Amino acid sequence: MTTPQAIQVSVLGWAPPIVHGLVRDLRVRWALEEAGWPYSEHVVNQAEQASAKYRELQPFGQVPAMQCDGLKLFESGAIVHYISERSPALMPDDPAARSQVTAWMFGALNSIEPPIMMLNVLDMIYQGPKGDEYNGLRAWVAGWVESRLDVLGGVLEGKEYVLGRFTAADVLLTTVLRILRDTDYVTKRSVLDAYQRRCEARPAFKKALKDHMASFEKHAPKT
Ligand SMILES: N[C@@H](CCC(=O)N[C@@H](CS)C(=O)NCC(=O)O)C(=O)O
Repeated sequence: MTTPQAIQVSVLGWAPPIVHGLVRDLRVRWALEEAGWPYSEHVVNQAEQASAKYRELQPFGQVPAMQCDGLKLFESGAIVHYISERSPALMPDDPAARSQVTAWMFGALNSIEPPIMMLNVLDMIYQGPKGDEYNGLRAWVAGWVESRLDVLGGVLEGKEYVLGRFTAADVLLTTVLRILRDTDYVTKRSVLDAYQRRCEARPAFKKALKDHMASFEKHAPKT
């Protein structure tokens, strides 16, 4: 299969520093680095995010989006899946093994990311009253996060990567776990902690993160 040409990844020109290293273009950059596909950045500002032209690319006005060979793709999971279907670095050849990768990609985004995002919203974004009702909800969501992480930790026991070898599923699982970086939910689970460190030690991840951070630095408003 030929490598898609002229790949452009849409990234935010500005985001609050608290989310640098988390914004979801990181997943796409990482997958592209693992695949060895060169790409350029399409930096979007708030006005462009709201424009009809950009909404044709990303209906919700968000990032990431990817364009290549006349194709327009949005949703980080769909983009990583597109890349992985065309790259042996991210997906094995065997059909049954490929289905397992896809299952874990959906698992990362549909079963693990939702409670983690809910906790993140409650801890970092919600600005309302934090009385008994909030505390009850937060405790319930935290329990949901813990149970998902316990299952993932069990699956990863004795393995380097979720399916043995590195795949696109690890790109999504690792970047989902990163959302918890300001908590001890991952670090207190030695299997998950080691897994995340192992994945983030990969040269492709380091390059992706470096470029992601450099882009924020380059486009930060000058004071
Ligand atoms: N489910 C989408 C979520 C995309 C998303 O939440 N993007 C955020 C950055 S991580 C964004 O663009 N935020 C800016 C905004 O909504 O204006 C995906 O995985 O691509």
